[in-house]
Amino acid sequence: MSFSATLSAPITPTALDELCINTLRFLAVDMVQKANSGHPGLPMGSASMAYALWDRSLKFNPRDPRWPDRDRFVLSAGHGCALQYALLHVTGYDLPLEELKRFRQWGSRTPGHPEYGKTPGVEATTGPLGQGLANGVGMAIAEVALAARFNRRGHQIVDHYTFVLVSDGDLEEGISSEAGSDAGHQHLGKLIVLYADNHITIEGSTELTFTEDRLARFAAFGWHVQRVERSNDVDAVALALQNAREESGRPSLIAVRTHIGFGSPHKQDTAAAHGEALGVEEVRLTKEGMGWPVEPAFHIPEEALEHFRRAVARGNSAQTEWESRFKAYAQQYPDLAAEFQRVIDRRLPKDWDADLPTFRAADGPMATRVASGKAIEALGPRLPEMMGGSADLGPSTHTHIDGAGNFEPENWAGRNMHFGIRENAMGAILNGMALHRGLIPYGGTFFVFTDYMRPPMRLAAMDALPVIYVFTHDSIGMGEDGPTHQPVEQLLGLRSIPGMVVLRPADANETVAAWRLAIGRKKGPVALVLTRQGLPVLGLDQYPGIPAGVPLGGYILADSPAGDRPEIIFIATGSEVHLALEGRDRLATEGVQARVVSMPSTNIFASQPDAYREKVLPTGVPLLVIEAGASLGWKSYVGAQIAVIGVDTFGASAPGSVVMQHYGFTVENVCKQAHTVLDRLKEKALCA
Ligand SMILES: Cc1ncc(C[n+]2csc(CCOP(=O)(O)OP(=O)(O)O)c2C)c(N)n1
Repeated sequence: MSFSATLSAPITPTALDELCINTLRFLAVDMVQKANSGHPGLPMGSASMAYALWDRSLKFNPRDPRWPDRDRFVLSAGHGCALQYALLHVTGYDLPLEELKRFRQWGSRTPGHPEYGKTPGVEATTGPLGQGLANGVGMAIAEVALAARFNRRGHQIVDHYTFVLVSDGDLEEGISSEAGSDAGHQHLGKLIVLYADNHITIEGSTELTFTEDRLARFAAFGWHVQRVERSNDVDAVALALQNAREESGRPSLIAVRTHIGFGSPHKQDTAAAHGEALGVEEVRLTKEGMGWPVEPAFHIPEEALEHFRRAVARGNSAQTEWESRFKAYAQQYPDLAAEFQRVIDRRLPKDWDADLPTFRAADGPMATRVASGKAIEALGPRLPEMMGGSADLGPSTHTHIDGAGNFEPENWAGRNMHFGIRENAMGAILNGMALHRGLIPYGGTFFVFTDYMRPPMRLAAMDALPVIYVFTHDSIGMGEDGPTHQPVEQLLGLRSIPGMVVLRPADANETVAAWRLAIGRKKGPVALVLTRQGLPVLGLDQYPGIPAGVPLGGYILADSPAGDRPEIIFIATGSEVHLALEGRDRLATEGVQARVVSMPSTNIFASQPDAYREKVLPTGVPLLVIEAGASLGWKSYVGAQIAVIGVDTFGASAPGSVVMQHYGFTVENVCKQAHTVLDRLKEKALCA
């Protein structure tokens, strides 16, 4: 076992360090107290190690939070976000003190857990424990992959670290083992994880549940591990960080013995420091005990602020230095430099989608997973930023890019990833890669196993990340493996995630159109849902509407044979579209006029203008939906007599009653919606 060091030098924070650390602690305490909601414990206990990182190690520029070569910092223990907001404010990010005072309130930039895109400097949405750690693995993968692609001798233009702060909960979650194992295997030496080892979770001591030797566990994964016995020993934490940086062949875990609720006379080292404000009296006692003025709240001593704000000059000079190195690189390698800028901006190269494969009826039967593989084959060489793979199902998911090599420690330039049988981590790693920027990440598995990766998929949607999923074996039609492998409720489940585009193409040509849409979608994830079984190919000669129809989500694939208003409309997706076409033809022989609407994406179709939807599905024409999946979601098409007050976007951080009100759960809205339904029915009655 390779415990490299146990660091327990004498505690020597300078008075200034201590002032700065207490500034962070009490900003967090006051934020939680003012909101009367949140977690004060972790910020109080982890302020010193976070300070050591931000003051001594982290490369960041508060004035340009998106500078490509900054170090990444992910607070995986997102419940402790008051600490991160405090750090962002004092170091000079665009996060005014006013925002700290509006912690957890409607519309603030300081939501209840960190949300990517809402707060400058927040690199990932975190809160579901364990996800942030795996995001960090994805970011570290992106760093080495881009370094392998773009760096040249003497030109290290991609050269940064990824830091993650985790808590017990992060390491208890199974995803930490999935991601930890992968990171160790991949030798991600620039991934450094600080562990707030405070022995406490919500129900009490970790003795209740979590007694394995965490460092031994990560050492077994191939990590470099260290322990710091006293978190307030800023120098010891800084030294451990330095050791971790110097260890280039292994990711690092630094367990720091922290004390939840540090300084609180009644709550330190207890689960009571969790999930609620300390209380006015306890705040007073804590401040008095630590020599901090009780009033005013949100006090920031001038010396502390001045010290923290040096981060601005430090960041500016780090960025300027990088920019001048980038300039020299651009002079020597102008094409590479332009390419680097292109992928970081997620711009697509000219003509990336010209002449994508098309298929003729004679090419069938062809499974859509096979067609997807052919699309990847065509896109892979044109889009060197495409990088992905499968959770050990590559031969089935057809996710391999021929000739692109394996991503492995000996070849970080390889673009074919082997995630192992680790769906949850795969999803979160893809998120980390997308958050890093510079890559178009994709990952595949059997559709039924999306159940194992819903948490990161939900976060991908929340963060509007351009991640592409390749899910095969998409229905009971996959056959012999039986019900454990036959998805039923997964389509409905994924469609219900706000912002998740689910595409279930009907044949090879729809599959290519789906890939075109997926690559072109710069914000938000796309799930491609594909068959195992062969399907007829809908030749573009007979069905020329496919390329333009797929991006609309649903379209008339085959109209009523007589060209009249149809008597019935079949809405079908994926493999069932062929059944619908056959049904339409059979009905025609019986004198019934049926239209077939192929609807590869209900979400996209739902977002089309009313006029288009009315054209495709005219009011009053009966509908028959044919889809080998749960029927529940289709009930929303039942017509004018129904309205729903529901939630179809993500929620927001604010007191619950305020959130409910903003989302329309008010008696006024109930009455308004009721009138809308009644008026609609009256109108119909008048028209009839
Ligand atoms: C996946 C997931 N499950 C449950 C929770 C609810 N939760 C928030 S914090 C926490 C435990 C906190 O303990 P720990 O991780 O040790 O953090 P600390 O005590 O250091 O604040 C739990 C269970 C969560 N955020 N994510």
